[in-house]
Amino acid sequence: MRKTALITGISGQDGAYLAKYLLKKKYKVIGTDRRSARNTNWRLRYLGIDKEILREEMELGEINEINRLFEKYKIDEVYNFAAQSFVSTSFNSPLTTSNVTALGPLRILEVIRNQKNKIKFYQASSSEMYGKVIETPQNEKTPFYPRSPYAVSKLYGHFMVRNYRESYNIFATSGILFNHESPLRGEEFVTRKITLGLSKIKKGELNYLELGNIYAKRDWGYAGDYVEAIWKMMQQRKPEDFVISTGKTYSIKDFINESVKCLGLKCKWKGRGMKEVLINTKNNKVIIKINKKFFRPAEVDLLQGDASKAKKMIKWRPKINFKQLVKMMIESDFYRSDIKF
Ligand code: F7E
Repeated sequence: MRKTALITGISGQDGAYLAKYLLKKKYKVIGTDRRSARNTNWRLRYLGIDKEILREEMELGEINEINRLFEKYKIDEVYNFAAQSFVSTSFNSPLTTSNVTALGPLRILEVIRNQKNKIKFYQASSSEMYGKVIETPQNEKTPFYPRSPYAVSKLYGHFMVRNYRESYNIFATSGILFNHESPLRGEEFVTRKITLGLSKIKKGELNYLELGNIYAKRDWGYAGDYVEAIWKMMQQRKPEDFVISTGKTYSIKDFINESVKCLGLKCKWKGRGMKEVLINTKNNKVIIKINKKFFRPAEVDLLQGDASKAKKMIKWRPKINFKQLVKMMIESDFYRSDIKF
């Protein structure tokens, strides 16, 4: 029997990669977006699957819209990627963030609870929930310390999933995913901002790039690897939560240095703090500056995940490492012109 999956946030990076993965497994894929994201089709086009998905409009703020979809289709699995997912934006819009990112999954869970048929639910939890980390590396048992309205909202969703699982016997699972990137990552996130910005600089289309805290460290994996883990989590006999990460951590500065190397630029760092700059030694031009505007009111300094449980229970491990990831993103941004925004 062909399964039907509902993916919320279909036009985002993870929505697109998971849709491709599920289509290969012969799923019928329904993809939803909020109204204002309807024109963001480039990722699905890039993966060549834009015509294979049933697109629907659904605001996570409106339970009636969620209900309507569950009445229209017989859904087997729900993957909830829809969220206000920009950490920095969440400091300026905590209420909108909470309404979508925290209450959104709750609304879907409520609709599922009232359905007669069994529907599985996946929630995109986030390593941001660890925030000011209590221990390193972080695993499923590490206590949380969220540092932004985004992270607090994700934590609400995370515990709500656990509650629905334990109280209503619903197959509900959370993947605590550490940062995952790809050529399809939005330009607002630091990795893509760097690979796109430096590619433009190399091509002479941009003079310099401005960044915030380049000393924060992240555990960066490849989004294409992570959607496989997500699907595997949903095929378990019993629902459980899993950390999905590479186990390695690098600073933003490391990411810049690796990108520069991939582009064949010769550069050197000069100065300290707000005055630190990256100089292209070929022409002595400053190509990276620090700007206060990109610092956050509260920073998450270090994330490093321990995905041993996923390795053991769902036999998942990442295939792409840090260097391969940077190379993939640089090659895509420097050489390709088919990604249109
Ligand atoms: O920031 C620093 C910034 O915005 C990474 C989301 O997918 O992953 C993502 O959240 C780091 C932070 O991702 C700039 O301060 C420096 O320390 O790429 P990011 P994020 O906040 O880690 C998690 C797992 C999610 O769940 C989120 O939805 O980079 N940083 N300079 C900068 N960050 C940005 N965006 N822009 C800068 O100019």
